[in-house]
Amino acid sequence: MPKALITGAAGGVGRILRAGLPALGWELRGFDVAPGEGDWVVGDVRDPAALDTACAGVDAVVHLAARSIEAPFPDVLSVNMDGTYQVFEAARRAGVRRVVFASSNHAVGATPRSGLLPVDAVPRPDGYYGLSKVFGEGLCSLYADKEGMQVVAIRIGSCFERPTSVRMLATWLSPGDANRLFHAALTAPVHYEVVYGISANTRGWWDLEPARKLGYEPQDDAEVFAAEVIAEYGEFPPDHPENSRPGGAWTTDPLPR
Ligand code: 15L
Repeated sequence: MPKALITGAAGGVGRILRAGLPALGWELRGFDVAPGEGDWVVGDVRDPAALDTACAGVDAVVHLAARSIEAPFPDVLSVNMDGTYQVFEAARRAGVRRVVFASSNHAVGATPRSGLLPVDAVPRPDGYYGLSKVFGEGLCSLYADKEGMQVVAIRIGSCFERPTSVRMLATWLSPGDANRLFHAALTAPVHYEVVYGISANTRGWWDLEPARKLGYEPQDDAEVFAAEVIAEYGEFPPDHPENSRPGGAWTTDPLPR
């Protein structure tokens, strides 16, 4: 059984993958500042020694650990940017060839909607958090090209049990589809790929073809929640950021300082 290290294993997406990847054939090791059960290393992504312990003997790294919401620049610089660099360096030292990076829609969150959003959209972060994901994608391509790693950056939409806003009717990535997508990213023959991570949402407008080419077959659709979500929040006009930019309300929030 191949073994994958999950950084940020105690977080929301980490919990979802820990629940689903074993059934898809993965043995897992968790890495987090918080303690966890089973094969687990407690540590910080900015600590090379802890990462060396965590990377020993694994076949792949799924790098989720991050400040997962908008934050002042020094925070994302430290945890997200330096932390991601440290993870790639530790993977390189350990001879781990496959890294799957949890990028985010917020790397291109401020892109105005015009047809299907392609994966080669130029970087257009909607905040410092999104900027750190642009940087992370840069590390992905760099370590693929210079270190011969096989790397997939998944621009995750909204990975939660269920959609909790009108925007998420387009951006939702269900737990089941998250596991299918990460499994595809862990196993497909790749050099470096960027894909969007959403379910087969009726309202989705981000190109899922690159993910499908990796073998991802989404099975869920946020539309089953549409009636209850719209009853709670109402609809937004098409030119509202919730509908017109990947990052939704993040695009209008002031930069935090
Ligand atoms: C993300 O990248 C965040 O980590 C998460 O908290 C959600 O806000 C998600 O994007 C989203 O855009 O819904």
